[in-house]
Amino acid sequence: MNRPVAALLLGSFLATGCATTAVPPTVIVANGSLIRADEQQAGRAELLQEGDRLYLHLAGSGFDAGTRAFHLHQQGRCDGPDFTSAGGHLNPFGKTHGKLSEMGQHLGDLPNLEIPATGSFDVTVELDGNASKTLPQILDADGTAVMIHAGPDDYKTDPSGAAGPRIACAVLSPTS
Ligand SMILES: [Cu+2]
Repeated sequence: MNRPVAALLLGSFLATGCATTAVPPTVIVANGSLIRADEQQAGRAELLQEGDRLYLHLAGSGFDAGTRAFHLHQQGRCDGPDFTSAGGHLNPFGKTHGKLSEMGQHLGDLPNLEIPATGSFDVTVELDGNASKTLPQILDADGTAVMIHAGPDDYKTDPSGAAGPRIACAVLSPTS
């Protein structure tokens, strides 16, 4: 078992505060390599399911320090160098962009990454909604990509969050 999954399970245990509560197993339902615009490997993305919850685990290295947006985008295609092949944000439920917008937010909207001076990061974020509803949208016929942008998401500018160019991308491929 890798460390992020162990941390997730521990988090669930602490949240319930009861040793007798059964914790559903954490399963990796999709994963993929994170690649930069120059096609070099930059890390890894994993989509994790625990009961009816979904989590995205993203680890990377070799990035410039700073606050950078990341999202789920609607097509599982990472054609460099601009990664426009991935389309816009994953938005199957017809929302506007950003948690600060009235009609927000996209299913693919995620909190900004804070990349430290080391250039490495390892984060796990919970996705909105129930897995039974969102997983079929993520693992649909055209797939889904995880995207990192050069700048931060302002959490309100529709439809992109004004996050700037796309700098790294991972295709989430189902594991089974
Ligand atoms: Cu994006």
